[in-house]
Amino acid sequence: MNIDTITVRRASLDLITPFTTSFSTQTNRDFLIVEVNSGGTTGYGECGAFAYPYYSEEYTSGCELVLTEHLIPLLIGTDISHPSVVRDLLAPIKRNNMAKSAVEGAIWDLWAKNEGVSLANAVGGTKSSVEVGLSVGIKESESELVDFVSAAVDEGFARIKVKIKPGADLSFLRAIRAEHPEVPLMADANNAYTLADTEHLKHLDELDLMMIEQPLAHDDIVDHRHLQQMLRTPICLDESIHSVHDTRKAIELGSCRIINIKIGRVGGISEAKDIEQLCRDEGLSVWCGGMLESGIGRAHNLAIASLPGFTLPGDTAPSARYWKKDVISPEVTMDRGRVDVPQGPGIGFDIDVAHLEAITTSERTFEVDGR
Ligand code: OSB
Ligand code: MG
Repeated sequence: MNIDTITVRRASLDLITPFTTSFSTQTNRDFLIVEVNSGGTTGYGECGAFAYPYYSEEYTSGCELVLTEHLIPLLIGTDISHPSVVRDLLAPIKRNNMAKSAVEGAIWDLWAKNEGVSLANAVGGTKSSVEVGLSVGIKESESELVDFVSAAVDEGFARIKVKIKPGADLSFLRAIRAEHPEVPLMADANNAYTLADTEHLKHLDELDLMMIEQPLAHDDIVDHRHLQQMLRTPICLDESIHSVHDTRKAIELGSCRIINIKIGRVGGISEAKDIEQLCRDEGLSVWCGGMLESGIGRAHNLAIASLPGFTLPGDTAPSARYWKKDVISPEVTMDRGRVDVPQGPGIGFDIDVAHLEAITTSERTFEVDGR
């Protein structure tokens, strides 16, 4: 499979509901789509980075530069026998995982389309539908949060994840539990706490949570080990895990009992697959996280979530929760807490090219001979 052209497209979509985490409020996604072409077939990948480096060090403009100056030159004109080789081709470039995964994912889609198989099938997925939860941003008051969560429970989500931060945590979670004693519930702190908050965080154990996601620093696995020893609530790591090696070390230390796998954060589908395999071997649960993706990234998430180790509901909620109009057709929809894994070739959704072009703010195409 010869890589003929690669296009980096920058696009912008407004969120239906502003999304507040412990680090920012987002109202819009300013993101990249990478399109890789071989013999007239196009594969699509999405970059999970946001406009600002608040979740991790990567951000849209930086990813655009790394892709155009460093990653694409390593791939353009090459002959790719299988997408699993892309990780090795890009290995000379350190980190920059979200930029890498955007182009790696596009090549997986392209390869699957050429083979006439679904992306889920190409990555080794075994499930035809996956359980899905909703990630709920921080709200102004307990009552506003409970109303929002109640509507999501009525809609049928398989679990509710609530963003928390100091000052918007225990009382908010208790208010949900009072109204919904049985709902599968978890919290995500996006590194808003330190070990000094241990006594406070121990109260989470009263709330029967599935897990607490990334309570401590984004780059830590040692303090998380100490905290996990003090908590009955399982710790799930998100920001701290960038590779299968990070995963192995976190497991060895006992820093978590659950891993949130985001394809972008770990540098692509090949790495995500290796993490899933390791966790399955070691008996850890994994689930598929999200980065408020458009339908293209969402489709990739559904494909890896169909791997057998993804035993917990993921953040792969329906398109209509995020966008007035998604860039894929049909959009991602949910039925009784489950989303079907597409069975068509590649990502299994058509791209709404007219809509994608309408939301494009800039684009640049690279060809084999020059630019
Ligand atoms: O920590 O999982 C996270 C959104 C933005 C940045 C970080 C995170 C999230 C989410 C939303 O939780 C997941 C989604 O709905 O895509
Ligand atoms: Mg998280």
